[in-house]
Amino acid sequence: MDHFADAQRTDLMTITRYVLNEQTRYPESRGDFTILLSHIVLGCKFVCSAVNKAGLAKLIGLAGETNVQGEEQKKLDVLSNEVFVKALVSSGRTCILVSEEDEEATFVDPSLRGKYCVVFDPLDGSSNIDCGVSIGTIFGIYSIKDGDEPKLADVLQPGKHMVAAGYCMYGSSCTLVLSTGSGVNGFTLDPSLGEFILTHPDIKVPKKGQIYSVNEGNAKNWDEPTTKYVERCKFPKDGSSPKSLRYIGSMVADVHRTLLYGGIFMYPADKKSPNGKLRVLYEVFPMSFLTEQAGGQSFTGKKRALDIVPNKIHERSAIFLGSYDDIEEIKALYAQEEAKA
Ligand code: AHM
Ligand code: MG
Repeated sequence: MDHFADAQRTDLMTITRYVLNEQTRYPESRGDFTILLSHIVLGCKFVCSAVNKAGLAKLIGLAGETNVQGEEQKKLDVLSNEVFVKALVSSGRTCILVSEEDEEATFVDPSLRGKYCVVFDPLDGSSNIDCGVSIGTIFGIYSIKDGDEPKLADVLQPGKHMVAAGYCMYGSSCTLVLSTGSGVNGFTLDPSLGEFILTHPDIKVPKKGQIYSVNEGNAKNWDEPTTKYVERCKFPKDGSSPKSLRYIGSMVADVHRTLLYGGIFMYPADKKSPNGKLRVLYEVFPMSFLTEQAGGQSFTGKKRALDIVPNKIHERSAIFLGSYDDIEEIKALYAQEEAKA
């Protein structure tokens, strides 16, 4: 991107400008959210730079620790977690942090407390780090009432109560996708400016898609609705052409493609993992929030994903998200199954 080709390009919509503009819609706002977001953006830039240097800096490889889910932790996961915790605490606008990498929630010291709770997966898709495939950071933001004492219950709220959600994808470009509850916008990092520029305004997921995205290696353990749905993707009965299969294994990249091209992304429950794999607070909720804001739907197999009331901070749920019509189809299959029972 050569924004300097035209000197007038200083009118570009950077993410800072975008958030400041949004702020003017709330005259009572003191700019706390803008400050919080600028700290998240700094964290994303830092992790992006570390990811890009990973091979050179010998940051990849196991850190010799396991995280709370018993998975191997890579050095970049550890680093990214530290980056975001520091960025969020130092914003002075957060009170509770929930990270995939930390077993317990972090309660911010009262001297640095603000009203926002941030739930995040600092580096999702870590099995893809060593082979240079896209990975990303996912975050969701709740707000507590000014002056209230923060409690764990503040982060165990349904996803529909989030005030904002987003992800940053570290791929062939670094893209930050954000919703503050009025649509979805995508910003691409211009490395020469060090600024995220609005490149994907008002993202809308196509009403129907031509792609399905799932780990088919788990097929032998799927339930009937998922099995039937995938069968229909491959052998449509209505004479339409079969859908294409795309599965990266990095939720951020798979959801990003789904938002832009349409289709369905799923991580269903199965006999081995009755609650699926993905975590409610910092994977299912933020991605469902973005999908709904982009005009799509997100479903757990039982209900709207954003209606889940989590009991534990690292809870998991099955998830089907994407194009409105595609999700209607899987909902109908689950409804049929329930009617049989
Ligand atoms: P992680 O948080 O340990 O990186 O796991 C989450 C990732 C998601 O990005 C992705 O959708 C999923 O795990 C892929 O799982 P699988 O390898 O079972 O298909
Ligand atoms: Mg993850």
